[in-house]
This record gives sequence, C-alpha cells and structure tokens, in this order.
Amino acid sequence: MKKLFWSIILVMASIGVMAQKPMIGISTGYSASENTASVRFTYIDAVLNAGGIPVLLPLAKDSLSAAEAIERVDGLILSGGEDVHPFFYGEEPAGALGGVNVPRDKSDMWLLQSAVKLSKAVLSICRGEQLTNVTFGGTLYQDIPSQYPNRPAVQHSQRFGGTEPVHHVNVVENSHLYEIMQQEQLAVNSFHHQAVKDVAPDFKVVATAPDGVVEAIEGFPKYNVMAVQWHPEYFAQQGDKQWVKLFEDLVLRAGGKKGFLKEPNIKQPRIR
Ligand SMILES: [Mn+2]
Repeated sequence: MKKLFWSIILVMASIGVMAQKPMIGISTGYSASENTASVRFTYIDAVLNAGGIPVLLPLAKDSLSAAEAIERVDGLILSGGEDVHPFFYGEEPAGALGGVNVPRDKSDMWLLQSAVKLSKAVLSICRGEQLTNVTFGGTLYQDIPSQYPNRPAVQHSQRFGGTEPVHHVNVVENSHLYEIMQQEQLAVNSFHHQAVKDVAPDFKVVATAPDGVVEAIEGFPKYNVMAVQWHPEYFAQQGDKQWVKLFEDLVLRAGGKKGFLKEPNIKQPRIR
C-alpha cells in the first residue's frame, strides 16, 4: 500500500515536470549610446507559438554571469544584429565591413559556449549563425557583394519586409533541418551582407542559396546547435505552421533530448 502511494506521487511529480514548458533565452541587441537591451517581438512570438517560454537575456559582462543565466534556461536563441568583429576569426577589417558591436560579440560567445557546455539547445539566427560559425573556429565573408567569388545571383539584402521570402535555399537531405522541414527547397527572407566562408569543424552546411552562399549550418550530433542565415521568426510570428516547426524543434530539443552531447572542447576564439 505504501509502495503504491509513493508510485502515485512519483508519477504525478513526473507529469508535473513534463508539463513544464521549456524556457528559451533570447540574446538581445545592445546599444551603448541608447543604454538599452532590445529584441524584436518576432523572436518572442515565435517562441510562444512553438510552446516555449521566452526569456530575454541582456548583455552579459563576463563569462560567469553568462553561464549563470544559461543554467536557468533550457534553450537559447542567438538573435540577429551587427557584423561580427573580424578579429575573432583572425582577419583585418575589409573596406565594406559594417558596424560591429564587440561587447555583444563577447556576450553572445559566452552565452553560446555556456549553452554548449551545459547541453542546452541552441537556434542561431542571421548574425547568430555567423557568430556560431566563428565561435567554433570558422570564418566569414565580411561582405558578399565585394568578396564572394561567384557573382551573387540572388539578392541577399532584400528591400522589402521580412514576412515575404526573397530567395530559395536548397536543403541537404540527411540533415536535421530536412528532418524538421521535410522539404528540399525552402523560400526564405534574407537580410545579410556577410556569410559563412570556412565552416567550423564538426559543423556541416545543410542549406545553400542558388548562388552557393551558405544559408544554414548545424552541429549535430556533437553540438545541439541549429543555425540559419535567414529570419524564420518573421514567418513563425505570423503563425506559419511550417516555420513554427523550426521553433518547435528548438523547444523539443530544449525539453528533453539531452545527453546526446559529449563534453565539447571549445578552444576558439579567445575572448579577451
Ligand atoms: Mn540569403
């Protein structure tokens, strides 16, 4: 009888734990001049539509506070923003480099490194994708129009709103992205002038634009990280079921599928 009582308590407790929605931390933009931390509601609504709890993460001023914040969430979205400073991948700035935000570079790298160390799920978006590649040892084209070897055949800096796609991407089969979307081709929006050049070790390219520009990388099974160059949150905010799936995948990875990561050894880059 006593045993039955405790079994019932245990089952109820596990249902309680299971029912908790995963908390998804969202890295925010940082403006020193305006003294603000901010993020578009597209990210917040995308997480809500996917059944997660969005939590905004302000600029972390050191690696410890980043780790402490990440400990409390189940997943992380690295949001869009400025160009990554080329020093982080060992290059001098090209003439067409855009604005950079070094405090944010450091903060995002600390958040990402903590997330990976603590086996939290990550979805990196736009700048987040580029920063992810750099953090794990990859490099970037600082400016597609002036540096990309094949003349870009498609427009990567669209001149209309993000809720309309501008170009297609070809999805690599046998990728996690394909598993989620079940489509060989996706129509995406595009707000970037930089792109992944050398892909970080243990990451693979899982989507490319028709001109060959890298549009998505993922780190499975070593890293619980999906990274896309476009902005799926614009579509997911609208309730687009296909795109909400990308955020549901993050929430699912955040909610349970833990333990498929083996202590990664992160060496690059050094954050001073
Ligand atoms: Mn693009």
